[in-house]
Amino acid sequence: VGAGQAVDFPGASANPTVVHDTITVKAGQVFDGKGQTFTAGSELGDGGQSESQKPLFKLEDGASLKNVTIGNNGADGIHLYGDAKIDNLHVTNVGEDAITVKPNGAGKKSHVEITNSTFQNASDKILQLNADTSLTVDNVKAKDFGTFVRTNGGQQGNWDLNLSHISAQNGKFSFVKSDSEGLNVNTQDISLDNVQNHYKVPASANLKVA
Ligand code: ADA
Ligand code: CA
Ligand code: CA
Repeated sequence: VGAGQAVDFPGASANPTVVHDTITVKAGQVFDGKGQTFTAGSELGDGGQSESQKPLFKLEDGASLKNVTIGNNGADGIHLYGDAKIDNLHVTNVGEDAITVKPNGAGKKSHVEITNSTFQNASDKILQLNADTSLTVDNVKAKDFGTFVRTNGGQQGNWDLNLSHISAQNGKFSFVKSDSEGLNVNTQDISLDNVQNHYKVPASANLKVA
C-alpha cells in the first residue's frame, strides 16, 4: 500500500509471531514489522477487558512503528511514551484497547501521528489518551468498536485531536469521547456509519467539524 493510499481491512497471518515479552522500541528508533503479524502470548494478557494487561509494543519518545499487523490477541496493544509515528498498522482484533498515550515522565505534550491504518473488533476503546497529546489521525478505517478516541475518563488535560480521512462503522459508544473542558477537535472528511454519540464532549470544547 502506497503512502496516502486508501487501505481496506487486511487480515492477520495464520502464522503470527507470538510476543511473550513486550517489545520496546528505543527513543528515536524505527520498528519496521515488514508486514508481519504479531499476537500476544498469554504472559501479556488474554485480549479481554482486564486493565492489568501488558502491551505488545512500548515506544519510547520519538520512536516509530510501521508495517505491523496485530492479530488475534491484542492484549493492551501499543503504549506510547512521548512523540510517536505509527504508519500502516492493522489491528484485526483489538484487545483491551489498541494504542495508549501514557504519561511520559517529562510531563511534555506528546505529538502522535497515526496514518494509513485500520482497527477492528474493539469491545471498548481504540485510542486511549492518558496524557497531554497533540494527536493526528489520517487515512484510517475502524469497524466494530466501542469508542474510537477517548481522553482519560474524568480528567482535564491538554488535548488536540486532528482527525482526517477517517471512516468508522459500527461504533456502539462514541467516535470521540472526552470530559476535558478545553478539548480541541479539528476534523476533515470523517464518514461515520452506525456510530453512536459522534462527539461526546463538554459544551465548552472547541469542535471544528469540516
Ligand atoms: C480505563 C481506566 C483508566 C486506564 C484506561 C486505559 O479508562 O479507567 O484508568 O486504565 O482504561 O489506559 O486502558
Ligand atoms: Ca481501558
Ligand atoms: Ca488499556
